[in-house]
Amino acid sequence: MLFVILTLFPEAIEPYIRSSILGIAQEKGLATIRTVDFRDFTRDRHRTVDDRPYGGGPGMVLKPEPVIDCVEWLERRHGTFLKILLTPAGRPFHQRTAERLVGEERILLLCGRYEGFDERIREELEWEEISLGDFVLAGGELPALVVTEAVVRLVPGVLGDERSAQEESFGASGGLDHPHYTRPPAFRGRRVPDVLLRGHHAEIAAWRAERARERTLERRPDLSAPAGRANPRANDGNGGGARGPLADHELDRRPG
Ligand code: JEW
Repeated sequence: MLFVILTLFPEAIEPYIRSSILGIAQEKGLATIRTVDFRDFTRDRHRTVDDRPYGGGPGMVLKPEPVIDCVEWLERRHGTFLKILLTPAGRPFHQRTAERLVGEERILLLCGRYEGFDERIREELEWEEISLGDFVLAGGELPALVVTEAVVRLVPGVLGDERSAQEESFGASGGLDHPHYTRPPAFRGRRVPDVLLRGHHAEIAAWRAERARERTLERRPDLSAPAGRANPRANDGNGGGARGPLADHELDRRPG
């Protein structure tokens, strides 16, 4: 898979790309992750990427020309990309978003800065607008790294153990993970639960399922399905199941 991250701060994110699982995936030849500084696509003496908003107001807006020229240059060179625009006004990012994106050959991520993007950037190209959550960052760099890491770890062969991508929070169960323990068996008087030491696999599985269930109910009641009943519409990021059928644009609905 090829990921290209369009950013004004490549030097801020390259060390993370090199030193994380993203670097491992690249060494294994399973992913290529590149940054492109779209300031290099400006044509004026001052290499201007932002300007004041028409209509007034605080802050600056990202100009359309350098971004559009940069994307068009990349698509001539590599072919078309699935193009993602990181913004707090996007659709929510979920594990199932990552599961869908891992099927793409080429993904481009646009990291803005300032107060936002000139609307013509949105109009001129087809973007999937993604939000990492309901908080405001200063730019899209951290969200771009988050999306890239969530997708790359799903590429077969990137994790040593293919099970570890599956059997955890938001895996098959759709809820939070159970508690984990490793050695020592007692730490400052806190003992590892006996059931885990006894080695009875069915009992361990039942204990873990119950602890996961308690945790999910306590911390994320929005993820809790009624007992014994599938709840595929829980937390689809689009308001749950109370609004009628899913529209075509609700891309990350679960199968079934
Ligand atoms: C995020 C990209 C680029 C994503 C999540 N846009 C915008 C914007 C900004 C501040 C206030 C209002 C709008 C700053 N900003 C970004 C913020 C992504 C950009 C500029 C972002 N939170 N924040 N989930």
